[in-house]
Amino acid sequence: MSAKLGTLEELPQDYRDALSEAGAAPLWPMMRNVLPHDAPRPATRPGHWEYSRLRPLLLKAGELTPVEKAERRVLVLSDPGRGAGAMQATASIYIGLQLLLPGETAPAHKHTPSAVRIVVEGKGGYTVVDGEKLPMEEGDLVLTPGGEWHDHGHDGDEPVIWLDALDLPLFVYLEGSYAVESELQAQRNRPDASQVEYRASGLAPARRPAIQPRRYPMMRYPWKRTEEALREMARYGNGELAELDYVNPETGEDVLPTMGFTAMMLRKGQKASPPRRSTSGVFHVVKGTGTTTIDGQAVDWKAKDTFSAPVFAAVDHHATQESFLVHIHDRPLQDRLRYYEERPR
Ligand code: GTQ
Repeated sequence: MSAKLGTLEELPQDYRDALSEAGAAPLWPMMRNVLPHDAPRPATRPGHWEYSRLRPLLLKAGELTPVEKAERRVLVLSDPGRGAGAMQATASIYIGLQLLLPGETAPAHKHTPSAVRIVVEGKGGYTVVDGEKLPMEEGDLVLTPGGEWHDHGHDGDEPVIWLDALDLPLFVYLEGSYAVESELQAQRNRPDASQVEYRASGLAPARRPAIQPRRYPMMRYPWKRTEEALREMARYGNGELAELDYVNPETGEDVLPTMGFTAMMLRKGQKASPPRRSTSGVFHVVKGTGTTTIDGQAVDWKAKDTFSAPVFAAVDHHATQESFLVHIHDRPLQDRLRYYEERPR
């Protein structure tokens, strides 16, 4: 049932000119660009960003550009499909690698997009969100939700590097992206909520009518616990991929409105071929080595690398060592827009 649609060239030139003059355009020659048959035609191409290649370039940025001149000293991972300079890894996901040197601070600001940090290396880094000091240890996942003040600091004595994931491309597309700057925040003198109120999964502060839980009650997800939980899942599972979603400990919902985070464990030699998904995704390797084939393109990854998969990609993982990955995706957004979809392989 797909009739061949008329082209622009079939229309008389004076008619086309009159349309342009009037600020209008015919839909039918463009119809399949905006509504392709059966599945989207993503501009995004699979990307692979090797840490061993980016790390020296990021450290060089530390020499070339003082943090005061950068506000945030970040190298952005550009989608190969959009080319050099692209400020996004997929249509909805921005990924950056951020460097903070000992003693440096990155000033407080808040912005409409939400951000998440996954710590790649270094000790002593921290992020302050709304006055709460969130220590950043390797593999930790730290939220800075849209609209929340945040600044970064560093008490240690070696470079600290983390991965930033933001829903920035959406906000840019919506013409809704902006930031407000301020002084460094005063820090509350207590451990973050992951070490106090939400120390144990399944336990939350006693509910009282007068006390409304915070919208983002826990903003740091210590890697140590994630890894322990994944190991037990893998040990007692039925051989399926062990996966855990990061959720809000009060509501069980996704941690942020648009971006979702899923920690994965693959045992040595394990293969996994998830269904094709309508989400785009970025995979960050916390530990391990393996190969993932994305729409026929093989990515040989190792610890601290990052790679991406476009929407509806055929993704086949094969871990050559025991491996832990964090899958960054936009399922929460697609659930909210009610179009998330999986197609069997
Ligand atoms: O650390 O607040 O990679 O505002 C891009 C924008 C990091 C941050 C990024 C930001 C930040």
